Amino acid sequence: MKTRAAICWEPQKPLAVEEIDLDGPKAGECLVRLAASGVCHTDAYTMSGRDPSGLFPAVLGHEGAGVVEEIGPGVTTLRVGDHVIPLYIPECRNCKFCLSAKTNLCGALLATQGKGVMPDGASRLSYRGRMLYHYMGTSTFAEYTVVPEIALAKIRPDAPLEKVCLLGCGITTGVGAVLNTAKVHPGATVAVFGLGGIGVSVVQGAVMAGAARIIGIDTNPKKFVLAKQFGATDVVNASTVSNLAEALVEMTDGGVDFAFECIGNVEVMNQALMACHKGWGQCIIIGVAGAGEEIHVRPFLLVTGRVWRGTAFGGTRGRTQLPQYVDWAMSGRLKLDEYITHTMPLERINDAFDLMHRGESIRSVLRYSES
Ligand code: NAD
Ligand code: AHE
Ligand code: ZN
Repeated sequence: MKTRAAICWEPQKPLAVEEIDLDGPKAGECLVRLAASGVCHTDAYTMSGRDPSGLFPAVLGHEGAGVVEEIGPGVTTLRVGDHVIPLYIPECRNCKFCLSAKTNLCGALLATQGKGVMPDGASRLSYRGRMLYHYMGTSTFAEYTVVPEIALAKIRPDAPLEKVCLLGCGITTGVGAVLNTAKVHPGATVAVFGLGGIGVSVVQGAVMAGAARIIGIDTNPKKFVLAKQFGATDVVNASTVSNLAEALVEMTDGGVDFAFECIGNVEVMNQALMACHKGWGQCIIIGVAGAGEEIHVRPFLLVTGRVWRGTAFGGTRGRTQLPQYVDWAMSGRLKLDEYITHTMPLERINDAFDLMHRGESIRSVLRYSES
């Protein structure tokens, strides 16, 4: 079939919205009509050429929601008409990772997803005969996409797809990092470095966990308004502080219980560890760093009880946990509307990246059709 999609032909070039060819679902796959997709900084990161795993040309996007239009042979858990959120981390419930109950990092699609293809080793996407790579197994910057059944979370049909698409990455990542990965405890002191879509979601999760003090840090003071609305108790403009870690240690009587890096800046990752309290402070890395970049601190900081950890998709098992996140959003327990600073059609996708780079958006949502 034909569908409209935004093609990333090469790094550092605007996306090109074109009519592309999409092959139908093969065994274990579903065709999904996407209603909307959020635009995450990770899409911009891959477009920048800093992603060591970036493949081009590709159809990017990984924060979508839509409706199953067709199922391939052997699909048993989804039907035509089901509302779904594509998952860049699948959940097969059968691999070593899933069965361990220790991680959300399902291994079922490891061999192919990072290579930009479906489980049979081929792409379903092409433009005038030229193969296009899938991105993160989801490719949501398109009106239709093909996704393996194990990478689709079925959600309730009354949830607005143009909003709950944000649960496909940003909100779930930040809230999940707090609840699943860090397990922030009531009364905790939390520092959040970077107050974009992920950072404010960490703030939202920290409020849910009962944190007593939530310190939001950004270089862009415009981001403080929403962070405070979400529940940040203090804000710090990183551009105006000469030694951020020292300032935070001083503000918190020895350091924070939990520090979350939501930027993808390795220098800030170091600062975030240094801002943690001796003996127990945990630094959670969420931001993704560019090819060749590394983190390094004095080992003494770890010897004396600080911990560095990382989290992907907030440690969330998508098929099992996303329906609950959707319920929380529908009951008002989880804020959704506040994230959506801009909406636009697919044709204006490059505006979404401009807004992100100018620091003007939290989330832009591309709306493909009325849901
Ligand atoms: P965003 O662009 O919306 O927000 C980033 C924020 O960081 C902005 O507010 C910016 O002003 C701020 N910032 C930039 N440099 C700073 C500095 N030196 N000090 C303080 N603040 C600074 O991005 P986002 O969509 O919220 O994503 C944040 C990061 O998380 C990205 O690296 C993204 O790739 C990553 N991410 C990771 C996961 C995961 O599963 N681990 C999931 C989603 C996003
Ligand atoms: N491709 C990069 C790593 C990028 C990365 O860490 N991606 C996160 C999701 S970010 C969503 O906005 C992730 O979940 N990774 C797990 C995985 O298996 O890809 C690199 O360094 O190669
Ligand atoms: Zn993302």
